[in-house]
This record gives sequence, C-alpha cells and structure tokens, in this order.
Amino acid sequence: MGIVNVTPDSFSDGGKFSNTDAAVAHALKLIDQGADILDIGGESTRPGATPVSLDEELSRVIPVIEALSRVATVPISIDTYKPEVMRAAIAVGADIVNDVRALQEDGALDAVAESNAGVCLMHMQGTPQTMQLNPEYADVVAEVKHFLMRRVDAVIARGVSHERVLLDPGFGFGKTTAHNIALIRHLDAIADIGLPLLVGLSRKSVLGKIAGGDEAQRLHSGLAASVISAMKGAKIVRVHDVKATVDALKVVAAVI
Ligand code: 7PM
Repeated sequence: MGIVNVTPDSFSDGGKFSNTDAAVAHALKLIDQGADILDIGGESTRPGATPVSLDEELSRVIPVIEALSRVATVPISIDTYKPEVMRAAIAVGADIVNDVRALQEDGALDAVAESNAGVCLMHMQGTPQTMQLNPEYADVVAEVKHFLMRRVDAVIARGVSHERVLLDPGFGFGKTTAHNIALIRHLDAIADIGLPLLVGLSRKSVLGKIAGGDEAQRLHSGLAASVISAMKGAKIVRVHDVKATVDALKVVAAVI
C-alpha cells in the first residue's frame, strides 16, 4: 500500500501544478513502482496534526480519488475517520476505508455498512493530540488484540462480512518504543485473529529510536520492519517507499 498524502504543500512547486494533479501523478508513480493499493489521505489522521476541517479534507481528497478511480489499476483506500469523507470517497470510487479510529466516530459504521467498501480497523490508545504523552498497557499485545476483536464484532453486527475487514495494530498510535517492539515481535498473535493484517511502520519514530535518523533516514530500518512484518504474517504494508519495499518483499515471497 503506497501512501499518498494530499496536503497544500506536500507537492508544492510554486503553483504550476495543482495539489490534485501532483497527488495523482505521485499515485501513478507508486503504481508504476509496484503498489497494489493506494492510500489517499488529507492529513486529518496524522498524530499531533492540527485538525483539518471537513470541507478542507473533502476538497483535498475527493478530486484526487475521483481522478484516480478513472485511471488507476489498483484499489483506492481513503485514510479518514470522518463518515462524511468516507461516503463522499466511496461515491467517487474509493474501494477501502482506512480508519485510525476503527469506525468509532458517530455514523462511521453506517457509512461503511451501507457500502460495499472494505475497511481497515486500526488500534489507537487515546486521541492523536495526547496519545504519545503517557501510553500505558498491562499487556499491549493482549489489549490491542482484544480491541480489534471487539471492533470486528461491531462491524459484523452491522452486516459487514468478514471478507471486507482488515486489521492494524496501529504502530505509533499511543505506544512507546517498547510497546511498538512488543507488537512487532508478537504480530503473529494479532494475525491469529484470522483477518488480513495491515501494518504501518514507514518512517515512524520507533525506527528512529531503534536505528537513529530522522524521517528521511529511515528507509533501511523501515525495510527491515516491513520484512519482519511480512514474515510474521502481515498481508499489507503501508509505506512511502514503494519500489524499495516491493523489492524486499519479493525476497520474502520467494522464501516464505
Ligand atoms: C506523522 C506521524 C504523520 C505518523 C503521519 C503519521 C497509519 C495509518 C497513519 C498506520 C493505518 C503515517 C502516519 N499511520 N493508517 N495512518 N496504519 N492503517 O506514517 O499505521 O502516515 S498516519
């Protein structure tokens, strides 16, 4: 899964190229590099980020999804927790809802249940504004697993079939370095729930804590994380660096 962030300045080139065109071009490049899914986000789910208004988020992501759905050869995922964005994205061709709040926002369960979209349910402790202040668990693996199983029950109860559901332990979302490492080490326990696992470790601070380096220097540590995750049962890795990740995962696929 290739990450496509649609933000006012993420592809800025002084205005010759609109944000929409730049994001679409970036997405097509990721497909060319081997991405099997594109994850389109308007930044509302970034930890610590200033909240993006509904109208702003819609105006960022909907034109990109609309344009991509006409030309893209792979499924399109919308990274949002807002039910209005989910509905609008699905209406213009999004195939998957990627929700860091696991459809706990009012109306989000219905938005997905009333569609045929797939859904990724992610674990987070707390809220993006405060979750990294003091994450605490008695048993992080058991608690993340328990939460995800309860959210699976909730979506199934609304009539979403299990074939539509992906699960994600939510690396970096209310977790210390030790919590993140425990979750990678025991990823097989989360995979045992029986639904496909998606993991997002690309460029995250846990990699910097382990191997050093700021965001731009976390490619190699991120590749190690993707390889370990795949070996422990992850089916989808959400990454910025698609070409390098695809090469690494081809080696995993050859031996697994
Ligand atoms: C700052 C910190 C900016 C972290 C952006 C991020 C995940 C996700 C994100 C994940 C799923 C990023 C994150 N992370 N969705 N959205 N799983 N399903 O690296 O781990 O893009 S935001």
